[in-house]
Amino acid sequence: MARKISKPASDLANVHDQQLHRGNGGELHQFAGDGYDVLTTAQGGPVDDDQNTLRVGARGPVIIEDFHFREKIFHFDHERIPERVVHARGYGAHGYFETYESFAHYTKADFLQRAGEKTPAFVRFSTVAGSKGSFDLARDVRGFAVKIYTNEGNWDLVGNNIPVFFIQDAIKFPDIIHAVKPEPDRAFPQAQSAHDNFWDFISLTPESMHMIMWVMSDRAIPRSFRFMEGFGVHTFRLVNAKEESTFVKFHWKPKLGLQSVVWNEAVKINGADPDFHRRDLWQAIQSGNFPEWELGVQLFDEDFADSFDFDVLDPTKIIPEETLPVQPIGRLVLDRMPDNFFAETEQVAFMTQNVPPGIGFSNDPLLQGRNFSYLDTQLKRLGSTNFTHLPINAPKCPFHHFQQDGHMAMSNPSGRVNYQPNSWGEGPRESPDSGYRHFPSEEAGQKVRLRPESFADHYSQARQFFISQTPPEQRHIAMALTFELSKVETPAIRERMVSHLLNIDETLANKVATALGISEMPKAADAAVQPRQDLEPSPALSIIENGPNRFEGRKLGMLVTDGSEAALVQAVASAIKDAKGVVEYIAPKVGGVTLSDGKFLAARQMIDGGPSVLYDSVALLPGTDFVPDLLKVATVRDFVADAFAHCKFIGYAAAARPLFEKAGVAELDEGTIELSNSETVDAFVGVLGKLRVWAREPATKLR
Ligand code: HDD
Repeated sequence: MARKISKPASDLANVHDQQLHRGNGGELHQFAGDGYDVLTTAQGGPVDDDQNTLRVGARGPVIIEDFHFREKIFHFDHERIPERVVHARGYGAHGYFETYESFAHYTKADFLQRAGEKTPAFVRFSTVAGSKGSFDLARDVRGFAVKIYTNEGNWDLVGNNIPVFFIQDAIKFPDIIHAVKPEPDRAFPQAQSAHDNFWDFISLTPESMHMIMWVMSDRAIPRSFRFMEGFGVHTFRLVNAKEESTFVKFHWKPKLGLQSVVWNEAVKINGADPDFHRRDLWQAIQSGNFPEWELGVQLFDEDFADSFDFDVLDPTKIIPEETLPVQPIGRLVLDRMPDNFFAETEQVAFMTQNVPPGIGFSNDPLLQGRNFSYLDTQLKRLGSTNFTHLPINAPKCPFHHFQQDGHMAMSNPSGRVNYQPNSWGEGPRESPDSGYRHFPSEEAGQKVRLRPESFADHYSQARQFFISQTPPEQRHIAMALTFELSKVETPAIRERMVSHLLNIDETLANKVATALGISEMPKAADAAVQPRQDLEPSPALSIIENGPNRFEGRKLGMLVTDGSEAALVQAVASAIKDAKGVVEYIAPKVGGVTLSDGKFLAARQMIDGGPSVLYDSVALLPGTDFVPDLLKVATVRDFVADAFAHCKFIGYAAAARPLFEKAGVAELDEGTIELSNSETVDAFVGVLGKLRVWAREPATKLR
């Protein structure tokens, strides 16, 4: 069907002629006559030539009459919109929310009344600090913003993968964000908190300490969006048909369990695949492995709130799950990628104030401030009050209002009536019965700028988080703090941070101080509330305690060459498939390899492009004759050395043993498993659900 207009390269005169007329270097061109749509201008006018501007003679000046060129460049020049001031880098997907059972006892929200009801949803995951083009594996909070298109308007639960926040009052938001973003005089570092401004602000803001424990933990370097929790953070309200109110905290729990990477891996993934998280979500959804989360609620009343150790309005505090269990009420499934990233993921506008009847707010001062900020920012970003006309933002239920005109108004009512009351018998009317009613809580007091005393304990829950972690996770927190503070150039800031750590955990403070080379321990920071409460550990706070115990949804990288043992390759591949994992083949050439049985195996990556950091586990199954060649290659050495240092399970064929030696792995351990037959393959794949051999880690680190 396609018509080739390029001429043989040897026919120089013809090529020249063609370049004059079509300006192409000899590449293929297809025309509308070949069955394609006619290319038009934005006005719908057909275009005859999209390769050359209109000019006076072949070598003369371009003329302004060229309306097609003018329109094309005009539009291109205006393609960008401002990126989000925070959470600029994000990735979204469509799906649905399914209600498990009627939740009418607690809320009148219509979409939660009937078991099995499915409501369309859109989710955008994000990092906070980096620009739109930054890398995915920054050490950062992840945004977890969910829009549920209910039949009573959109509900936006604009959460994070961490259940607490840095600050208690929205008035401090510009400060914390300025501090973490690139410093204004030098415009670096990008997408990193490891710099003086951030730690200066934090070390002067004790209320951040609980959040700091979370962001220095593995939570801030998730392996995949699919393997992280989400939290609504604030206390919200549910209101039922009898106008009874219950407080609620929202949780999203991933079906595939929690998983993070290690920091050295994160740094290398950012180089090898800056789109690691995007690609992961894309590949999962495109291959039909739809990620899923349960929506859980912690429900409580005023009495609980009054008796709880902390103020439920304080967004720097959690209610431990062991104190108040999380009850699942529905599930969220992501099953479709957007057709167009800009139209949907970039233009989606989340707003905390989008709530249907039956869901309301508490007086959390951070939430109240957010309810102002999110509407405001959409105008800046999307350029018009009519951003709700964009399909991704428009409700999917009927809507009728008298808001009109403005830039780019796209859904415009017809008729005379654009106000009410009116006597024309037309147009929508308010509904006292079904309309949104704000919960009539009793409020009284003086106008003051005052933080409640009940918000003043900044260290007890920070400690609780720390002592709830397993030893490897505690080690990672110490290493993360050390790394971040090692990038801080001002010694006084480093010491000020250590003085806070002393109030959280002395061993942690000592470790970090020693690792930073602080010779004289500072004194502990003054704490507003003393003594710190000694809270019980909460196992629900550990990622490792809540790991998947299965390899489902994870990826094994298999290193193969010509001559790889076909039976072994197939045995590993089929065992991984049975475990609902994915195998990616890495070969000397991306063209693939010929296995020992003469069969061809296509590769996904060549060795230089597929480092082991991209995989949850690796198998080294090279053909014996190829091993001497592999030993010469630095990236093969890194492949093995990194997989070992990052505590991954490594399956290997006997022929691969010299690769360990070359990678500096002197002693193999229980996480390196020789594969020779189906039993050893089953044993290997059987342990992969543990994901890491943490016992190996201390030996791979500087003490
Ligand atoms: Fe925010 C975006 C989450 C506090 C002001 N925020 C934004 C997004 C998420 C969060 C996930 C990205 C939404 C998307 O994908 O488009 N923000 C949070 C959480 C917070 C929080 C969990 C604390 C519990 N935010 C917060 C405060 C303010 C803002 C205190 C301002 C007073 N946030 C914004 C914003 C953004 C935003 C400036 C930028 C882009 C946007 O809203 O649409 O309005």
